[in-house]
This record gives sequence, C-alpha cells and structure tokens, in this order.
Amino acid sequence: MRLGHISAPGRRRSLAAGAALLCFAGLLAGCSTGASTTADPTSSAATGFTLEKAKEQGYISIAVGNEPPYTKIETDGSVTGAEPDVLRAVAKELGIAEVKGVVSTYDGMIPGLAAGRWDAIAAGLFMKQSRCSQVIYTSPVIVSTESFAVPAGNPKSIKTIADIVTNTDLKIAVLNGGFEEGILKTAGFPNDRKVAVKDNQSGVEALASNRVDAFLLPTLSLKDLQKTNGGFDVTDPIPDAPKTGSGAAFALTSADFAKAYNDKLEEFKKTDEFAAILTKWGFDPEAAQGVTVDELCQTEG
Ligand code: 6CS
Repeated sequence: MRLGHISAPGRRRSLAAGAALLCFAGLLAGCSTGASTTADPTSSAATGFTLEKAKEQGYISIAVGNEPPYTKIETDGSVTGAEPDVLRAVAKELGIAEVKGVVSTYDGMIPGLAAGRWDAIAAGLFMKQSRCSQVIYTSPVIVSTESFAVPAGNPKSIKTIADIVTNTDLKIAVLNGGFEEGILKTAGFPNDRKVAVKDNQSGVEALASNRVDAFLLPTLSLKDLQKTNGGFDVTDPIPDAPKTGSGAAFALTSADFAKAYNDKLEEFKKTDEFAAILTKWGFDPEAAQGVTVDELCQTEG
C-alpha cells in the first residue's frame, strides 16, 4: 500500500481500520500480509506502530541489510547508511531520539515487520508490486541502479539483462529472495542458470571461484564490495534493469504513523541536509525527486 491512497482523515482511519482488521483476521489464520508469521499481541504489528509507542520506548527499530552505502552497521553497533540516516533525521523531527538497526536478509524484512520484530524497514528494500501490497511505503528516498560484478575485463561482455538471457552459457548469482532475483524471473531467465546466494560475500566468492559468470546487485553496493574484495569489475548501470527505488516501509496496521512520518519526510526531502546525506553515501539526491511510490510500485515481481 502507498500513502498516496491515504487522503482525507476519515478515509485514512478507515484504511487503517481496514488494514488492522485485515491483518488481525490474517493473524488468526497466518498473517494476511502473506507472511506465515504470528505477531506478538503486544507488538507493533498487532496494534500498529504509533508515535506514542515510539516515544514510550525512546527509539524506532529498523530492519537493515548491512549493505553499504544503503545501510551499514558500524563497529560500535550503531546503524548508518543513506536510508537509516534519512530516517534518523525524520524521526528526530517527530521527537524520536534513537534509531536501532536489526540486520535481516531482504526476504526476511517484510515477514519480520509483520511479526513485530522491528518497527520499520529502512534498508533500500526496492519497491515492486508484491512488496507494495504488503507494507506501507513512504515517499522514495533513493532511486538507484543495478550492475553486474564480472571478472576483470568483462571477458564475456555482459552488459544487459538481455545479454544474460540470450547467452545460454551464462550463470548468474543473485541474493536469495532479493529484488534482483525478481528481475531474472520477470526476464524469463531460467532457474537452472541462476545461483541464489545467502549474502553479498557469497556472491563475490561465487564469481571469484568461476561458479558464476556475474553477480547482479546494485551498482553502489558492488563498488563498496570492491573495497574489500578485489579481482572483479563493476559494469556500468544496466540499461534494461528496472528503476530501483526505496524509502521507509511500515506495517499495514501503522497507517497513522506512516502518514505522520511521510509528511515530515516530504518536507525533509526539500532540505540541504537531505541532499548532504544522499551525497555523502554516493547517491544522487535529485534522482528521487519527482519519482512516486505509485510509479515504483508498478515494477513487476
Ligand atoms: O530490495 C532488495 O531486495 C535489494 N536491495 C538492496 C539495497 N540490495 C540488494 C537487494 O536484493
């Protein structure tokens, strides 16, 4: 669900009530958000995350992938990266002092939100149809690109999604349950040439050991991995990959908080501080301007 569909207060409450009823009904028979989880009755998922809860606990907990520059857990345990830093600034505007990061796989983030393991997702969880139906996405913070990690010199000239579909000798690594796995599925890429890996280091290692011909991941994430893993090149952004856009995501039962957060975010996106955060982490702050959740939620998968 996206905030653009929440308009008049009466409609918003009816949407929130509807979502809560939907989710509560789902919880009785396995949560309706599509996750087979049962939320702790006292958790945010069961009752919805609220500003009152945030102020009562003194923080907002967020699921992150620990994949710089989108998200990063620092050595002292603090959470940074483009998305958490934006959320921290907006949460401060709401009077919430602290942000706590919980590392999760991308495919575990929405079920974990439904189960109340965290209050929100701020991870670069790219918007697409199946995700947009299970959470409330706020205004896009990041719009970025995808690339291939390839052996030095790109000997098989892998540059586009069409290249890997038509060259039937190629094997491609993607994160299990990640956005890129959906890109392959939408493109009709055969599963017997896909290698699903559990984390980014495994993807880089699969490439280094010649088990795959390329590793598909966001451009800036691959460039960050190059700092600690030499021996591969990062292709230019893939021209025929879908636009990757992300923003914070909240449980369907948290419509009121999501609306309050999004109103502050829309203002924050106009500030120099927003631009400074995006630029610090290597993103183009202009890329998200003018892009809507509705547009990004059209992405198949
Ligand atoms: O949204 C996702 O699933 C993808 N997002 C990022 C920031 N990295 C890889 C992941 O597959």
